[in-house]
Amino acid sequence: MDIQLWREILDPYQLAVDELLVKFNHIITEHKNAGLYCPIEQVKGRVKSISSILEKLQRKNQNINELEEKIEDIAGIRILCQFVEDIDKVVTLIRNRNDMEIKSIKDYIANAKDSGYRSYHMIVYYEVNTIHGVKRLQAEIQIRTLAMDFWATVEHSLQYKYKQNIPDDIRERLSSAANALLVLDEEMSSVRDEIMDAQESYQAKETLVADILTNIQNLYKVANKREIVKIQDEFYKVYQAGDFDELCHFSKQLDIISEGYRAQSIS
Ligand code: 0O2
Repeated sequence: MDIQLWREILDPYQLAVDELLVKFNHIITEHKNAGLYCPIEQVKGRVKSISSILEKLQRKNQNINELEEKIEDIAGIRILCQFVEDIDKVVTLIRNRNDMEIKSIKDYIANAKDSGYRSYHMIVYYEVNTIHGVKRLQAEIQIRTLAMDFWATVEHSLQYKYKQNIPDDIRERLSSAANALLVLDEEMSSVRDEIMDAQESYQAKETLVADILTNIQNLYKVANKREIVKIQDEFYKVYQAGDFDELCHFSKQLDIISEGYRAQSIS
């Protein structure tokens, strides 16, 4: 197949990956802005390389003319979560969307591979708009914890080095590392509520402080210097005291002051 044709085939998949990255990253932003814990920690994406597509076609004994149908992961998205419990939450988020349709699922968490590989895979149909019209294509979404991803990344590079023949002793070590990471995921799950609380409080404080600073910056345009200095000093005092309720109270007072100036400027 000539190179130009590959580009024509792969371009819509690149568009799909780009769009899906924006959409999943936006889920993170929405949670942050709402001061909520987000089940998605990080999103990555890639279009499968031509050599990897050719290698997979050969391994699966498939015809190149059927590659878009047979190779389901030309567009690949990987969603990383902090906790195993978050994976179900991400799956629900995806199920509830109307811009992708689930074709199939492989749950390598409930049924880990013999190698120790754990991950939740979804193949979805997704539509992109190109200059040639609408194209419905397949994308693979892999959802896993940071620990699962660490293992898979290391094992993947060894597979690359040894092809299908990873030496037995390394295979055994990988298998015991996979068991250790399973225990790690379980341990982290046992303190999940505690960690989520801490992260939500941190996020809420960050958002509140950002709002306060924006408010103070806007006051610079309308209030007199002496009043701004007073407000700033008060802010530093409340901030250093470290009491979240006090900070909320200060923010509300600041809203009232800002509203007063806004009303004045309208009348
Ligand atoms: P790459 O280089 O990551 O793109 P099959 O179920 O055999 O018909 P397929 O498509 O291999 O077909 O399905 P599967 O098993 O769900 O694997 C899809 C992808 O999951 C793989 O893509 C890997 O990315 C990942 N994966 C599956 N098994 C393992 C494993 O044992 N170790 C690691 N590290 N990753 C795995 P590719 O195309 O094989 O590879």
